[in-house]
Amino acid sequence: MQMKMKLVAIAALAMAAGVVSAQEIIKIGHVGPTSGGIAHLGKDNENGAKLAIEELNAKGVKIGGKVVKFELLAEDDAGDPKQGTSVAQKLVDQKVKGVVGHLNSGTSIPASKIYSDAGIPQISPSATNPKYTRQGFKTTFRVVADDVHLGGTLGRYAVNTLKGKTIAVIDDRTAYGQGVADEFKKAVTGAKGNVVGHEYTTDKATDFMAILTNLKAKKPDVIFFGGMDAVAGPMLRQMKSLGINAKFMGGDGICSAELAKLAGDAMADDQVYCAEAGGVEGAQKAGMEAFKTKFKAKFNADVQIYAPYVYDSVNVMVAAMVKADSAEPAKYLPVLAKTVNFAGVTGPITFDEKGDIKNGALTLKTYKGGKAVDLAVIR
Ligand code: ABU
Repeated sequence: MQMKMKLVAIAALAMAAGVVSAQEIIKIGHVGPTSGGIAHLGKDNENGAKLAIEELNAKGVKIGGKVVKFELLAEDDAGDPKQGTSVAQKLVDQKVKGVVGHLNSGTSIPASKIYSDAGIPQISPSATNPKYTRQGFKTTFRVVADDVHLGGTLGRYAVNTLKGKTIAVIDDRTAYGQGVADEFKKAVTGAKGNVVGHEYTTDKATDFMAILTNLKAKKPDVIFFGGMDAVAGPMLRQMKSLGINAKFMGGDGICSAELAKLAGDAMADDQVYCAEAGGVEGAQKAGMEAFKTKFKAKFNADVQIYAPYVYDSVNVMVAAMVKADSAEPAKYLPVLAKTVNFAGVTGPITFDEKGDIKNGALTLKTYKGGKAVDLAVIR
């Protein structure tokens, strides 16, 4: 014990004398809901960030002529806008050089003002409400497609491919759920489809019998849900108990591995359609599959939805630091904004003038035998 204390004292003296220098630590923040109903998605995101940071540290990244060490400061916002701004301020106070997150639109949007005021780059791997990147902030980036793309594509698909004649909508009144449901409705109407009803719930609700009974009377052949998998699963169970056999659609928020477990035997093959807000094709598929295998080996868990997008967000941020040869936000932010064709596991990343991914893709999926199956990648 005494020997250990002596060694620590010698190291401290050597550092103070400038004989050896302490390794520079670069703090990167990550925020997602690691508690609450969608904690499984928050943990999926956080693990994507952990994996990226561990690999970067193992590889040894040089910035300013020295190998630096990245430290992940992971925070839980519980999907709650107030907690989101509180942890955003905490990360700013802890002097993070960049933030990956938050997971939800309802937390990413208010937090983005805090990061913008502090000049800290923020990349969301999953918040799809268009407003997030339309506030005029230079610090705000997103590596997935937005709700205009998601809701629009799914709305046209409901009418043109699923041949829905009577389409009903439910949304959870969150920034994401409401936004994607409104875009879906616009697209249905634009494709000359018929929206027969719109009901509302919350992101914490568990009982949908009243709203489903209202919709049942309208005989919907398709029900679109704007919200997350934790609500969609029990909703599917209650649809089955009411004898509603409609197709069930949703955006990226329901498009998880967990949905099948949450719905249990209430989800028939080819009943559920959803769209992930990104996608890879051709030769890029191998990179995504390799990521999924690596992730499973490390965390003993399947990727839910966004882990690869988080992984890419960390890596594209660090690539900008390396190119700028600085982790100072003022120096690497302009480089990050000019990112062109960064080779991510989720495909190439180029940011447009708003910080959105250019030419973002969607992957349309259905579920068969309790597993999500890709139908098409749509741009
Ligand atoms: N994009 C779905 C889940 C996250 C969000 O936008 O709230």
